Amino acid sequence: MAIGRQTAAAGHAGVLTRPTWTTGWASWLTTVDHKRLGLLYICTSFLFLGLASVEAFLMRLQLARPEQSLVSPDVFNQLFTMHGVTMVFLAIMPLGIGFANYFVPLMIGARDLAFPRLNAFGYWVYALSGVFIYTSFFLGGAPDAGWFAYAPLTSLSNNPGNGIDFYMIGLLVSGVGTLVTAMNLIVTIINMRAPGMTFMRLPLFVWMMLITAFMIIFAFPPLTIALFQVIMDRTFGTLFYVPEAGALPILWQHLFWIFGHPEVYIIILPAFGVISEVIPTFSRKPLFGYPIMVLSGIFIAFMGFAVWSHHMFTTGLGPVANTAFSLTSFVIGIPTGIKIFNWIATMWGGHVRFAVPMLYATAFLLTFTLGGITGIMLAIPPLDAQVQDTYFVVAHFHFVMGGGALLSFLAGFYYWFPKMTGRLLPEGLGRLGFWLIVPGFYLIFWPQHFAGLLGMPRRIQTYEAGIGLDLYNLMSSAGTFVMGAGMVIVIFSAFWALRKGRLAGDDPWDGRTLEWATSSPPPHYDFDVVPEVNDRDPVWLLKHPHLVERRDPISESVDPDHSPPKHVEQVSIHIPGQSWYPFIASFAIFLGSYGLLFHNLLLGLFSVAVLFYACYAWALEGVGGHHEHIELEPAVGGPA
Ligand code: HEM
Ligand SMILES: [Cu+2]
Repeated sequence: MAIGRQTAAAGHAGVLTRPTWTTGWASWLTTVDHKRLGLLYICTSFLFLGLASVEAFLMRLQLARPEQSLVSPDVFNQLFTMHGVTMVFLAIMPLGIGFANYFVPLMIGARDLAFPRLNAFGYWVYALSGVFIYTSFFLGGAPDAGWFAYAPLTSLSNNPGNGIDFYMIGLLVSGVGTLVTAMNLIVTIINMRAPGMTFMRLPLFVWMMLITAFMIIFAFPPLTIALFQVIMDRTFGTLFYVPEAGALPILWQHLFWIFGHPEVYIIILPAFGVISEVIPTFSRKPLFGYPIMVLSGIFIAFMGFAVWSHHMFTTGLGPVANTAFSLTSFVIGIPTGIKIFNWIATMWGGHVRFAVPMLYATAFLLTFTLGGITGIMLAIPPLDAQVQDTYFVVAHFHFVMGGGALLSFLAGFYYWFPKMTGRLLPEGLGRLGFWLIVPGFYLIFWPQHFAGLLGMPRRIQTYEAGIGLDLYNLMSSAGTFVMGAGMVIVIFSAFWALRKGRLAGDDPWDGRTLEWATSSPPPHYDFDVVPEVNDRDPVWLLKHPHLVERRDPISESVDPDHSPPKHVEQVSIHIPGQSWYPFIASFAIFLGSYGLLFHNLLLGLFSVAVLFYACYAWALEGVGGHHEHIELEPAVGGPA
């Protein structure tokens, strides 16, 4: 019957048929496969990670010695702004989304995300908004008001260049991509789980992505409103943030941080998810306290929306508000601490194998905990008043975002690379990279705590010699060479492994979750037969029933509402066709962004027309695709 639908839909006026290329650049432009899109996300975020690292490197070069002038103050402002924006919006957050794209369907036993074309649209909107923001360097200067772009630094009279417009429009557009991807993940996780994959059997990474997706949906709208207001101010002369007209610019800080604090959890929860997959696998023990891990994730998400004013202790909110937000910030430390205890308890008494993913996971535990401790310190208003806007804060958020999220994603990269490519990353180079990246990281950011306590302000282009800052800054800058060398080794070894790496086989780490039950790389339909799930660690249940025996009753109960697996010899899988329209629609938005920025009505109208056409054709292009028939080997027995 599916076949009847596809032919019926073909042939609408002006609608391209759905392409079916499997190789070549056009196959990537039109792909709707969650694995290909996952790879695109991961590669694109690594590209942006590279750009942000170059910016960081330039800043550290400038700060290596006192009173240097390698980059001017104006360029320095652009560098830290672009570095922060890139790391947060274009590198680290999309890296988590990229892993989710690739692995959420595999981990829940689905064949794709719920809306494959929407997924492609989300990716292209993200990638093109990144390109858009970066073209600012050539079109009148990059944004320079910091990654949180406080009003009134962004008003037309204070900042007449194009940079702020690039920031506002770029983030507005990129937020659209993030939102649709979040909705897609939610629908997929709720509706497309394999039989027996109950909520309390979902791998923790999937749980954390579900929670993250909900956070995105609630966190992005306040940012969107704030961005929209500034765009209106700058384009049409409204007065939302113009103090001369009586506006209160503090509104921006509230709206930004109501988004911004949840945003740091949007970055870190996927990282928690990765760690919760890596640690049990390499400790050969089920995750300790699974239900508590889920609940603490949910609790963090709720509390994440109740702490935003801890970024505003020094703005004069008064003692009542400061006390309230200080207390909520302490409270959020509790579920986070619970998670750290549970990871340690998972390792406790396990047969821990320190392969590279596990090395990164361990470094994550230490580094994230240290960053959490300085976070609690900063949640004390009088202490915050002392170190607000100093390098102490820079050290703190790099410990949680660089040492937390980045190290965790490196663990995920080493863990899942063999699944994505079929080849193992070389272990020796992996260890070398690790021993450069982690000590390099500490060399960069540990001394910044002291520089900050001595009073070195953040976002300064240089500092006086002989006031006690020289050594700390030199150490910091030297660290970038060490850590940078490690990152280069990681990237290099990935390229090397693509061609020459040892073949990984389906299950190199003795994995627990469903992605290890299919081939590496997985076929485009993910699984021959949709698997039946009877445990939280379904693949372990088949291989090592003794490892999952000591389970709580939820996992052991049999689902009453479906019959035992049928004996099948042949399956027929519908493979959706590719589509041009996600790319065309996002390209129209990309062009339209320039139209808005340069007040070019013609370009604007043209883009809107193309966008409308793309939506029309998207709706009418039909199901497309084809059916694939797979002969199965005679049924394999259950666990011996
Ligand atoms: C690992 C190598 C990294 C280095 C060497 C580095 C270096 C720097 C430097 C020098 C600054 C400017 C500090 C200032 O003048 O105030 C900065 C700011 C910042 N970094 Fe990083 N960074 C790194 C990684 C990251 C990561 C992984 C993230 C986030 C996910 C990140 C997010 C930020 C943010 C948000 C800012 C603030 C920008 C602003 O002040 O508006 N950085 N970083
Ligand atoms: Cu916060």
